[in-house]
Amino acid sequence: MKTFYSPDHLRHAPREEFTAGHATPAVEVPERAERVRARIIERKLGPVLPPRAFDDAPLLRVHNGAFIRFLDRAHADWTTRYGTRAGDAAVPSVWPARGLRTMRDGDIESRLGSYTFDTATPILKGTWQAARSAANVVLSAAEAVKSGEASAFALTRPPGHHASADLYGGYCYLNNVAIAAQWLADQGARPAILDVDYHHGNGTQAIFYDSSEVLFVSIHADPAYAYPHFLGFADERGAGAGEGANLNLPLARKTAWDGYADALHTAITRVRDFGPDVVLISLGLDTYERDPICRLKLTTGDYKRMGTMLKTLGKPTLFVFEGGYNLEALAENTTNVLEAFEDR
Ligand code: SP5
Ligand code: ZN
Repeated sequence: MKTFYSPDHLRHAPREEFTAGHATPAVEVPERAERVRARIIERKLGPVLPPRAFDDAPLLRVHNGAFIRFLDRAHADWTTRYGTRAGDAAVPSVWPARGLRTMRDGDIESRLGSYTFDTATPILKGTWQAARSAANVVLSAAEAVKSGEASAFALTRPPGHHASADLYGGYCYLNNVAIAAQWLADQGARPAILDVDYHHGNGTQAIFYDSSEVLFVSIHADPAYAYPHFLGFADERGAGAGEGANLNLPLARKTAWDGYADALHTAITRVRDFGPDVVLISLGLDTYERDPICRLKLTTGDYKRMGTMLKTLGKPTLFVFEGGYNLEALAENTTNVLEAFEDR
């Protein structure tokens, strides 16, 4: 299996995030992708290739143009406003909640508050370059699958599935998997997205909610107790033409492989019924039993079982890297899915 990777992700290196009322050390760090890349080479999964540069058109099929211009300029505007006394990370402190007015072209505080939904997703000096390169990575991997590869792995960082058309958050800025799925649909394909990250892919769901062209299925910790808290419930089934093309399978706390496998079986059945000709997997490894921020109970061996089950779909498959924060186990868990899928 070919892996696509860009060292530009190193430019996005958060040191801390603001969650649970205080600053905690960041978990979405460069070492994540570096460890996975090293393990792919060690286990000889296949070549690790640089992306080619795509223009902005495929991004604009998914994201709002003003949102993209905002992301590109946000850190410079923050620095102009605050100099260095606010530190290197642009993070808002106020939001246009109910009754307040969204201000997409106001000053940097109003734009930050209007374009993000949490405090855990800092914009640093190199964030835009990293996120923009991740889009090239996922599009290059999509192109490989489109050209006949049975599978490819987009080692994207920062991750993407929490970002919607005009909202970033959950460590995500551009929605990598959605950009690839829309690009494939625009080439005439019929894509299905299966999101196995611990967290609901609220951004991906929102982007395709009205669409019957792209199926979205997600297995995740129940938002009744888990981030992103405000989307990902079982009664969200799509709208308009997209009615029925969205399936959420929320899991109870501490679900282990048996319960997980039931949900994965349901998800695979729904994907098969949709009749896709390409499958995109939002591959988060934060379902792991010793993930530092999550509460499911999959073991390192279970990721092989996951890869084996995904293979039964028998479709060209694009794996897109999302979350997973246990640095000791992340690379092994990731390559277990990919190797089992390849039946090695
Ligand atoms: C891509 C992805 O996996 N994004 C996840 C974003 C989750 N962000 C907030 C999680 C808050 C968890 N709070 C745990 C407190 C630990 N001290
Ligand atoms: Zn996650």
